[in-house]
Amino acid sequence: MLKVLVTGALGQVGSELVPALRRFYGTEQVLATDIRGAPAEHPSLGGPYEQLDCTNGNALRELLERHRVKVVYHLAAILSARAEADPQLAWRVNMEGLYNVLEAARQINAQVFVPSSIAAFGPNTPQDHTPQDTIQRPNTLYGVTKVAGELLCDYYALRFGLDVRGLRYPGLISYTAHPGGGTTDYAVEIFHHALRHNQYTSFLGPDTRLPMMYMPDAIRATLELMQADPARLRHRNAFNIMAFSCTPAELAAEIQKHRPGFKMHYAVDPLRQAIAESWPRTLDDSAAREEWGWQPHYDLAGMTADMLEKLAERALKEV
Ligand code: VAH
Repeated sequence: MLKVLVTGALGQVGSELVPALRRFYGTEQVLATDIRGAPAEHPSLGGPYEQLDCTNGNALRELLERHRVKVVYHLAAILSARAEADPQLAWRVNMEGLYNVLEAARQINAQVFVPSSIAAFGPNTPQDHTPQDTIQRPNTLYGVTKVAGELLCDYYALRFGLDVRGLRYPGLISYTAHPGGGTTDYAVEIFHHALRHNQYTSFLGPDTRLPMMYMPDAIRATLELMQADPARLRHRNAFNIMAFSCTPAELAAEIQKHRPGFKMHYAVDPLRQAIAESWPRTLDDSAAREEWGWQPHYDLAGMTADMLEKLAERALKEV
């Protein structure tokens, strides 16, 4: 019986979450979906895959019912910078898609994971050691959908008893899939450019500090939260989680420890710089640590070493 459905399976998180879920539940138990057709070599193609537009509520509900889905990981979203370019599309995908998932899950009593983001905070939120419970007035459309999404998820948990949980992902760094349309994407692009060109031009300024996390930590946090004892959870949507924070200059210096000739340049994109400066610099993740035992495994040095090693290995295979 198919148990798990993932939306947005071709995205940066989905590309690693689907294989992790298949290792945990078994390949045939995890249905990967995305609005796009799947490229043959994509990691989410190692098992069941169907095209799904999560803004189509009937199609989504039919898929959940047909496969008797018991857990939904709803990753489909338009990220921060792309949402500023097309706020109407981002609202439809991020809010109508979420509403459809919560309504369908309510009707079949499925458990749901919905990622939030540090983007759920705004410029008048305390930006250092940002509390779990604090003011949330983001000034980006993406951030508005993240705050609204958190509130809608907590409403479904309270009003309908839906077991929906979420994490406020920091900037995520991974080597499996490129991110798309995000403000933290520089921290992924820099590695590919370091290996190909030994230089990178950052669209964020050198001292722009943001919370970041290596994808293996984010995937483990996601699975650990979803398996946590619900009786211990005083929060649900969504938990602050923190691994490390860095600036583009600090990340470049860490790369230079491995590639001394690496050169970093800057051409600041005003839109993404303004978005980044509205976000926290570091987070208080004590609630996640106390309520379900969150602990990061990768710091800036560990992430950098592993990213460079894994990308170099992949480059050798592609030769
Ligand atoms: C973005 N990577 O840049 C996403 C994320 C915290 C940032 O939400 O939009």
